Parts: sequence; structure tokens; C-alpha cells
Amino acid sequence: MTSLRALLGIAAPAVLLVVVFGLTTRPERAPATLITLLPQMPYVTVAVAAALSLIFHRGRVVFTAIGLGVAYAAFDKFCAGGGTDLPARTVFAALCVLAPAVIALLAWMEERGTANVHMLPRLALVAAACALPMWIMATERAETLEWVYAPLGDVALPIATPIPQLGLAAFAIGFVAVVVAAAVRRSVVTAALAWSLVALAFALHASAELFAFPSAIAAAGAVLALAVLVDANQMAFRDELTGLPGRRALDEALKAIGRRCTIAMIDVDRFKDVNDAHGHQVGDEVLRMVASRLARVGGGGRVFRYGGEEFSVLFSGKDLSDALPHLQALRVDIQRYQMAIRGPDRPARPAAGKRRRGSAPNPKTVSVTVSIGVAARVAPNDSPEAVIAAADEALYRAKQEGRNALRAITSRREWSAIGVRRDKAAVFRGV
Ligand code: GH3
Ligand code: MG
Ligand code: MG
Repeated sequence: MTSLRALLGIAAPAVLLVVVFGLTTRPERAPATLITLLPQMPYVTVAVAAALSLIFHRGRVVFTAIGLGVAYAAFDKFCAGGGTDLPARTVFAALCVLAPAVIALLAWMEERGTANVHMLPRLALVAAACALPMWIMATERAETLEWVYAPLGDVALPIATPIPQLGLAAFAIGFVAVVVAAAVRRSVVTAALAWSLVALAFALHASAELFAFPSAIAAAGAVLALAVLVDANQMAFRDELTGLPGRRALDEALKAIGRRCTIAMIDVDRFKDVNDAHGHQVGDEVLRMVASRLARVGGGGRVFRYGGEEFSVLFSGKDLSDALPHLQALRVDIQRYQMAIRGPDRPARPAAGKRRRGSAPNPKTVSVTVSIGVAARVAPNDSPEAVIAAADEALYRAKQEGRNALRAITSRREWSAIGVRRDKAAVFRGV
């Protein structure tokens, strides 16, 4: 499900842009109604994107959408007829140079929501990008335009394009900056900004074609709107602290399991002591560490944060014996992992020129263990909740019998005796 969403996030914009390309090069193939509606489509999609961003508090997308709408309106008013006068050349130059710069800056800004003071710098950025070409037009500063349109060097481009070389450089640098921001933040919304840049570059490159600009901007608006929805969906299903799918995602996954399925419940041992000894922040770091080690589980297991310091691993289509070695490996891996923590003798960033030479500082470390309870669906009509209850019972036994252990409910008899007998649980201990 997660990979399907990720695929949608990446592939859908590409498909949209290919459609745009087809529409631009072969408009006679497009349905007549689409062509009739096309001039208004960019306004519709960017308005939808802006509205969704307001609803889901994505301030950067609000401004990107508004900026794309303004870009389209300006292009339509000044450049659409293929004009070469000063206003047309000014708007075209601004779209080639300022637009990618603004989108790249928005991509690197923190997402601070909407309806607060953080909107002001973003608003100022977009307003400045609009005001600059208006000022050039008003003052007829043709020499500034000459500078924008002048070739950067004696470079022979493989394809002819109306985008000046400075604009190509701005798009290239802007695109790399936005893609890096999207990768660093792992953000679908920032990736959509990269697609907006691609769409805008295409719109400008093919601007002589009647349908290029409206269809590319309409696609960019649709991509932004889609990204806001995908992002909102991810937020609902992903745990903020660990990045793992959360409880709601587990509930969804449990609805889709088949006849065979094994579920493990994992609980960090004496985690309260970690919080008490090192503070809540280190506790959070430990949870992130545990989550990242658990996420490496093999055997087709899918890890979820169940809540607090508890995690679940779901093995769909797997028996207990398939899952046990992978769970045992997780327990041992976490037991062995020494996590460095910042103590008073280990500043986050050493002062300039004061890096210690020679022997490396000996950072404080913290290590934790986990207890694991596991159970498999015994009868086809056992509900997922019953399997979780059995895994919970096995976890309880693991805790009772000394922690840092893996216990399983292995038989129907044990299963039906949950809560009554605690003597026959299979013990899987050791490396
Ligand atoms: P046991 O081995 O029996 O599981 O002992 P324990 O201390 O892990 O269990 P207990 O349920 O008493 O304590 C769990 C603690 O986990 C209490 C709670 O403050 C802490 N905790 C839950 N969620 C978070 C979180 O998101 N961050 C941090 N830092 N602590 C959390
Ligand atoms: Mg617990
Ligand atoms: Mg615990």
C-alpha cells in the first residue's frame, strides 16, 4: 500500500506531463471540449491546489499555486500572441529566471503552515518576483533585459529553445536544488515543486505551440493538488516520531491479511528507566533507533509503531516458523546496538578550531533490549485481534520470564488457554 502510494506520487505527474506533451504536439487528437476548456483549466487546477493547501496547511504550495496562476495570466496577457515587445520580453524573462529561483527558495523553506506570520516572507518573495518585472516594464529598462537574454558563453545547445541561457541555468540549478530538498525532507509536496519546475520549463520551451502553456500549467496545478492529498494521506497513516506506519496503517493492513499470518508484538524493556535516566529527548532518539533497526526485518515482515514504546511486525502469508528467525535476529541486533548520546562532554558541534585531536572523545552510549511475543493465525476464522491478543500474551510471558526474550504461542491449546495458563509457552532464547 505504501509503495503503491509512493509510486502514485512519482508516476502520476509523469503521466500527466506526457499527456500534456501529446496534447501540445497533436492537439487535433484531443477531444474538442478539452480544447475549449483549456484556457481556463490552469486557473481551475491551481485554485484547487491552493484551496487544498489551505485546508491542509501547506503554505509553500499555496504560494507556488498562486505564483503559477499569476505566471499563466501574465503569459496569456503579454506573450501569448508571440509578441516581441518589451512587456512580452520582460514577462518571458521573469518566468525563465525568477520563477525557478522562487520555487527553489520555497522548496528549501520550512513548511510553517498557513494563516500565521510565517506566510509573510513567502508572500514577500512572490510579491517581489511579480514587482520586479512590473518595475522593468514601467521604467522600460531594456538594458536589464539585454543582460538576461545575452548568452552566458559560447555554448552550442543541442536543441533550439526560446529560453535564454541564463534561464536554462536557473532551471537547472533550481531543479537540482528542489530535488535535493525533496530527497532530504522525503517530502512528496517538495517533489511536486520539482514537477512544477519541469512543467514550467516545458511550457516556456514550447511556448510557440498554442496549447503548451495552458496544458503544462494545468498539469502543474493538478500535480500540486495531488501531492497535497498524498501528503495528507501519508500524515494520517505514518507515525511522526519514527517515520514508521502507525496504528491506523496496521488496522488497514489487518483487514487485508489472508489465511496465513503471523503477528509479533515488540516492547522496549524498562523504557521508563531510559526516560528517567537520560530525559525524554534521548528516549525519543532511542525509539527512533529501535524503529530503524526493526524496519530492517527480513522475511517479508512489515513493521508498525503500535503506540508508545510498542511495535508490531506483521508477516502476511507466513507461518510462525518462517517469522521466528527474523524476529530473533531483530532482538539480538537491538541488544547489541550501542547508541551514542550527546552528553555535556559531547557538544552537538565542536567550536571552530577546538576540534579534539588524537584520541576520539568517548561518547556516552545507551543500549536497550526488547521483548517479543508472537502468535500465528491458527484457524482461518481467528480474527486479527485474537492473533494480536495471543501475541500480547506471549509478550507478557517474555516480560515475566526475564525480558530480552522471544516467546511464542505455538499451539491451539495454548491459544485457547490465553489468560489462564502461563506455563507452556515455547521459549526462544539465545543468539
Ligand atoms: P517494561 O519492560 O515492563 O515494558 O517496562 P517499561 O518501563 O518499558 O514500561 P512502562 O509501560 O512502565 O513504561 C513505558 C514508558 O514509555 C512510559 C512512557 O513515558 C514512555 N513512552 C511512551 N511513549 C513515548 C515516546 O514517544 N517518547 C518517549 N521518550 N517515551 C515514551
Ligand atoms: Mg509497553
Ligand atoms: Mg516497555
